[in-house]
Amino acid sequence: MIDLRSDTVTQPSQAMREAMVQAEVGDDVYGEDPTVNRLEATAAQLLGKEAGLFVPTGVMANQLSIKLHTRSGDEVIVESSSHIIRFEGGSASALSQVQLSCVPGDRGILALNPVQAAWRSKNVHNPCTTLLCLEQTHNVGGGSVYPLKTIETLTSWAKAQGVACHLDGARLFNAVVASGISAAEYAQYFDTVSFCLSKGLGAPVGSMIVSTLENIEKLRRLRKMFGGGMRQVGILAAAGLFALEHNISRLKEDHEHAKQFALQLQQIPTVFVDPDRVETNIVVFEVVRSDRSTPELLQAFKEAGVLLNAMGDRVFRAVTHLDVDGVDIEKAAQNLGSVLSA
Ligand code: TLP
Repeated sequence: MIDLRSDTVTQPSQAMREAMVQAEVGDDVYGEDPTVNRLEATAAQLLGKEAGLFVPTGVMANQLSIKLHTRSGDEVIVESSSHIIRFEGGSASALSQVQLSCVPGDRGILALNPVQAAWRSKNVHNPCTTLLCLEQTHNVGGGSVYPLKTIETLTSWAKAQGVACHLDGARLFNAVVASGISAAEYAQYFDTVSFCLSKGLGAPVGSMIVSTLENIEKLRRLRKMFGGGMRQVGILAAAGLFALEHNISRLKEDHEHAKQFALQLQQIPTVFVDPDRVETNIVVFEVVRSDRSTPELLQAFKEAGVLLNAMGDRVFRAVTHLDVDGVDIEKAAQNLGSVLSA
């Protein structure tokens, strides 16, 4: 089975598992896990921030950040197809009692004018807009990379209105590798930045938040409140450190595989895909002129040995990662071609 559902499906390598076995551990709620402390310091340094916090998931990283920057009743500007609105179980409203103002972007990338229009002026009728969240790379946008200039424009405008800025950088390092712009250059525009260790970087679990020391202390307290205070978790932090040390530059291969996959899919007459839009490790494509439904197509792909996720009506997402190579990609595209020509 060639699993292209997500880059979350990767298995920890043997070398990563060995690093986990060797990890020195302590009780992290007491701040005594040396491996977690090392991971938090490494993440902060890599992103040019004062401090870091290890959290179990990307959702928790986003939700703690939303909690930090808002008060109940506030409004948060997000892109209409962002992970925060689409895939986090309604947690922003449930856990922080905020409402989300959804602004459509171009493949997930927001422009300044509609964001300005979504901002609420200070008036007793209006909710207070206190946070702007961007996503790098944009998942539903097809792994699109936020241009640095756009980030600068959006965040400098937001800051001038007193609006805090959070980056859901679940796949920030894919953007770093694709653009050649460092993580710190991207991070400098945001009050908080999260990124995932458990996607393309290949760790089995874990995400990071980086920010000022003051914010991280508040987030540490919130993490405890949300039930994310972990104990001898250096065993997992060791996988994260290994991922940061070994698995960043190889993301380039995933990007090449995604491009290769899109180019092969383009040869299938009933597939619409634009390989020029494949910037990182995500390929979004549409099956046109098919009388099979989305679930029927997913099942047929599965029977042909390829696992994908659906993003909409006959719109599918394939994500490349460190457990698939060029041969797998070629085979996956051929198998999809056979299914669609049958
Ligand atoms: N994304 C998952 C699914 O939840 C859709 C995937 O397979 O792509 N931000 C972004 C941009 C994400 O893509 C994800 C996971 C998260 C946050 C949440 O990370 P986890 O799954 O660790 O909570």
